[in-house]
Amino acid sequence: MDKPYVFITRRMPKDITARLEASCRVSMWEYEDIPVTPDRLKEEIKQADALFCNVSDRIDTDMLNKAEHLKVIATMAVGYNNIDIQAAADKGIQVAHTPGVLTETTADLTFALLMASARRLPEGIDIIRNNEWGAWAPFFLTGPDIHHARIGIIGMGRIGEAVARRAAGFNMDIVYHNRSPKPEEEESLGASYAGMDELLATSDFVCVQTPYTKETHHLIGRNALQKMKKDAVLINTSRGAVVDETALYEALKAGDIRAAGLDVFENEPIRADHPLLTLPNVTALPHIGSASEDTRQQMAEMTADHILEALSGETVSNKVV
Ligand code: 8YV
Repeated sequence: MDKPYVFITRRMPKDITARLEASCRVSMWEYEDIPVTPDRLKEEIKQADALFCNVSDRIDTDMLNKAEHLKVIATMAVGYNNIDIQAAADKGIQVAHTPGVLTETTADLTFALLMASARRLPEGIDIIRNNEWGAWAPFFLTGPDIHHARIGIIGMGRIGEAVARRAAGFNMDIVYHNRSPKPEEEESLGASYAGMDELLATSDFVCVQTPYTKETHHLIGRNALQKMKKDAVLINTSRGAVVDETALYEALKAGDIRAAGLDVFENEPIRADHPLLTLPNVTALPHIGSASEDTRQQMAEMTADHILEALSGETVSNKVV
């Protein structure tokens, strides 16, 4: 019997392909830093038994209609808004993702962004690199304190909870908003549940940690931004489209909020002429929330293992519901 065919949408290191090659025929897109073209993906998905993909591959109904043998879509990410889950389920295709392994790493980066935005690290770095450092000055590059400030976490899932743990270490006052209250977090971290309006109106740092769904599309739009404190900082390490970037640009420009730290954007990759990048109070990163060496390795291994599970007839261990 022919070995099952696996297509990987980005170039992966040898140890990852080897994990699959023992029992599968594997081919992959040649590049690590260029997304697979939709045409190639369509051609591959037609024959593939398994797909190893990532956040930048759009797997919609149209794409899934091409699949003739596909049993599993394994994405190297916790977020799966790029995949039409219902269409996959209708075709009996399992979808697996990588929760858990990236929680702490993404929370680390969330905190790094929070600190960089508050204490204006990118501006300081630019000043030195551009040879513009005049002298020590009493109120030069001052920002808000982080310790004892109020952090409002929108979405108290795994990553939100890990951000809250870090905030507790900084003696921050923690409030959160979630579909349902989490009494365990309230007790262990001293966090308190807040309605969305209260969270927005009282937080010094608003951290967006919610998955992207129809309901969270532009959750942080003009209305929400108007409710925030004028000196509040917005941090987003979830998905770009949870924030309305046009409204954010206007709010930052008008001084309705102080600053924003963003690891994700509505249309990635953004380019240097993106309006948000013209503002000094925006700290922007290229979607690297989970990008530590160990975490990305674990995510890749886990993704390969999901494929092996599905191809041997099992239910994948991290099935997207
Ligand atoms: C990100 C991600 O790095 O797994 C995902 O879905 O996008 C993460 O790996 C993070 O959420 C963005 O900062």
